[in-house]
Amino acid sequence: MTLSATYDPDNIFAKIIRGEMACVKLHETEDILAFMDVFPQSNGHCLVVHKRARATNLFDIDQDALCTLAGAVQHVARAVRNGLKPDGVRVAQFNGAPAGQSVYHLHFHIIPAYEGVALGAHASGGPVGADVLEPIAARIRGAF
Ligand code: DGP
Repeated sequence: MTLSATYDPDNIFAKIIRGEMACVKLHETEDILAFMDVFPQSNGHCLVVHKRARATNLFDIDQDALCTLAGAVQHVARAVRNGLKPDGVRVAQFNGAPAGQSVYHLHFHIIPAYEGVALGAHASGGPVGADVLEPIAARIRGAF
């Protein structure tokens, strides 16, 4: 998928936003959804998307919506920090397949990092079930 690809309204995250696919939800507003990543690179890896901006990547979103999204990333990252007490937090965002993007609805990754624990590979491994993600999500939700 190139940087100039048009937005596909049937991408996985669009389906999650519309409630057509399940997710382990952390936070939702009129504009924003944050949910757990099912291919986590660490304990607490989550994603933040703008619900209404039909943006494939960083280049497609208008600045007002991007500001809203960036503020939400900080808000969720704070809850991850306070809820899980990691030693570091990586915030990542990929544009285009060669850069590592695999879902074509603009999103930010919040990936807690723990001393002595290597981060997993990006978007790999088996999907993790809601039974595993829910207790982690509860700790994050409790820290908003
Ligand atoms: P990226 O490669 O930056 O486009 O990241 C996409 C992320 O989305 C990747 O970490 C794996 C995750 N992911 C893929 N499919 C699903 C899904 O169906 N549900 C959830 N919650 N996460 C998904």
